[in-house]
Amino acid sequence: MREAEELLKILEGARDVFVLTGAGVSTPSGIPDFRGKGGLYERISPEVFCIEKFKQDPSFFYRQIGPMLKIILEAEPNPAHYLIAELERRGKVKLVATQNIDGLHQKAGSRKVVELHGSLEIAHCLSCGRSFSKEDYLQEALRGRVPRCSCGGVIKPDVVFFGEPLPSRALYEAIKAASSADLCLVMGSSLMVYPASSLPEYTLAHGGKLVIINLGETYLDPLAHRKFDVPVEKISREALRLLGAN
Ligand code: CNA
Repeated sequence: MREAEELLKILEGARDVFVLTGAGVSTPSGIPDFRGKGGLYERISPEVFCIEKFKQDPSFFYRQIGPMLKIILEAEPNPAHYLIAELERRGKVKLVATQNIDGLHQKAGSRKVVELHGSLEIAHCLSCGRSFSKEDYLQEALRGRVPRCSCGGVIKPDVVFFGEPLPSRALYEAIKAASSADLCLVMGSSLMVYPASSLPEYTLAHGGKLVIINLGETYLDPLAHRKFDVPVEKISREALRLLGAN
């Protein structure tokens, strides 16, 4: 695959790479994205992920998302996750900021990861604030039922819903890394969810390059040094092979 060679050549010329990933890096692991072909928005309304709707009717969220949680928990990383982890080991990638909540970057061996939209690892009671680990609340959630605290309050996973702010520490670290990088690599994101979508602009503003690997257009394509409209897993698998790391 010629594209993989080209990608590696661009990476070779960079010394500080900031990676921004979206749901498209995890579709090859069997987790549907939102806006891609066959994505969740073809089946469920974006309202499911709105915080106001969750507060009014948490059962709506858990009924729709219960079956999806099982898929996320059982998913395994794919070549895109492994390539990013390998590039971190080689000192190229300084940080990966992900919009995903599936934990697959960490499973693939990446250490420097910030989760811009939170994760399923921890949850909180919306009434008393008590925190819960995955083991404490996911059994109920997997059955499509609303997990509840002993105080009777609704338990919500620490994932960022539409209408909620991003975790400030994660956003700060991502902005800092994007600003100092000489290359921002976007993988599998439609770049439609703000503010994560604006992170590549920090790299561009400081004179760095932008490379995008995504099936479908993004608003930053015209500013990209190179856009690869190819499946992330294919180009990544080939890149790993060329690096001798597969
Ligand atoms: P999105 O808006 O659904 O965009 C995904 C993009 O990836 C689309 O443009 C797809 O065409 C593209 N894509 C899909 N598969 C591939 C592939 N194999 N190779 C290359 N491109 C591909 O998702 P974003 O992440 O941009 O939007 C942000 C939302 C989605 C965040 O809030 C996430 O939390 C949320 N999300 C996360 C997960 C997860 O954790 N795995 C799953 C579904 C949604």
